[in-house]
Amino acid sequence: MSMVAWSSSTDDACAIADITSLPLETRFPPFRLRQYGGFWLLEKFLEGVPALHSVFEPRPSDVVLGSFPKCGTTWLKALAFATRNRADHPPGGLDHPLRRRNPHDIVHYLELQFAVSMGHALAALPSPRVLATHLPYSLLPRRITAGQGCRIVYICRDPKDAFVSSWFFTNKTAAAERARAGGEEPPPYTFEEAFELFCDGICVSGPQWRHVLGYWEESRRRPEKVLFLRYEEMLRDTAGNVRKLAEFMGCGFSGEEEASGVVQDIVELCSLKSLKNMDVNKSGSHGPLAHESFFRKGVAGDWSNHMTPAMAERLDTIVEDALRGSGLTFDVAEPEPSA
Ligand code: PAP
Repeated sequence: MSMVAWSSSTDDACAIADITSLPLETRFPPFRLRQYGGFWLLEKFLEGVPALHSVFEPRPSDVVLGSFPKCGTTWLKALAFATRNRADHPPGGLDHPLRRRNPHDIVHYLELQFAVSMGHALAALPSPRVLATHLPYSLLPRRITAGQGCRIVYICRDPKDAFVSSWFFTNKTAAAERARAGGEEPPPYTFEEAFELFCDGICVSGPQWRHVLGYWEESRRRPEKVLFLRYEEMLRDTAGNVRKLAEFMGCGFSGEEEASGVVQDIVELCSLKSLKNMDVNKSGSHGPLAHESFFRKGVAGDWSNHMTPAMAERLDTIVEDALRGSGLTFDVAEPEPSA
């Protein structure tokens, strides 16, 4: 395990000398979580945080997509990339990058890039860059959050659906790892065990409510710098949210583009059906994560097919209590019929 020196001299006043000294959670095979700054973070991602803080040089045109896992990150990556780069890559084009590469291979996680390559791949990207993070707001470098910094787009989702989505994702990934390791890996946890952990805030980037609150509060303080989106609203009105996203990123659609159907082209290119059916997303992997595992049902309210009403009420209460007074609520959508 690597020893990581986290220098506070250039940036934030937080320092860890050794990631291995942090509390460890191993009940999410193949993922290992470490607790730092009040959150449970992927160990691999955490390894990149010191360099992200000390080395990353944001550009004024950067847009950083923030999310708690399983809240629509893949979709937002696709939409933001397609919107921002529509001049070079018309969304209706048959050779669009999203037809050849998984969204996670186009829009990189900041902390992961610094873990694997000291961010060299990011430095080589042309402007304007679209980047991403699963880090909580409080652990982002001040170079991103203070002063000129970067524009940030955060996507949130009903935590019950985020939990159910993560359950399927983790299990699928764990099963693949077990198969690869010849059954040597520990068996995955049960749905009930995972739920208990989630309610205790123990999950990737958890607690969910603390993650969402950090970005929510900042979006209220600095709406020109932090745009707060909701997965459920994006499902209800994808085109409207793509317009909002484009305006925020400083590349609103012209009348001519509107008339020629560019917005609709982006919506269709990035729809679940479209991305799921692309050859590149039916095979291949992003590290240990199969591309296809990022695309499942893509609906609001799937939790009702998997959670008991008592479980749902318990999680709703935990989240409501944590968010009380913040002005943020999860408008509990009517579950959609099971697909
Ligand atoms: P990540 O944090 O690991 O990147 P993320 O993309 O945030 O995952 O979440 C995956 C969820 O988004 C899945 O939800 P589900 O399990 O409830 O179905 C996935 O289906 C959904 N999703 C992925 N792509 C799209 C899309 N283009 N449109 C709508 N939902 C999508």
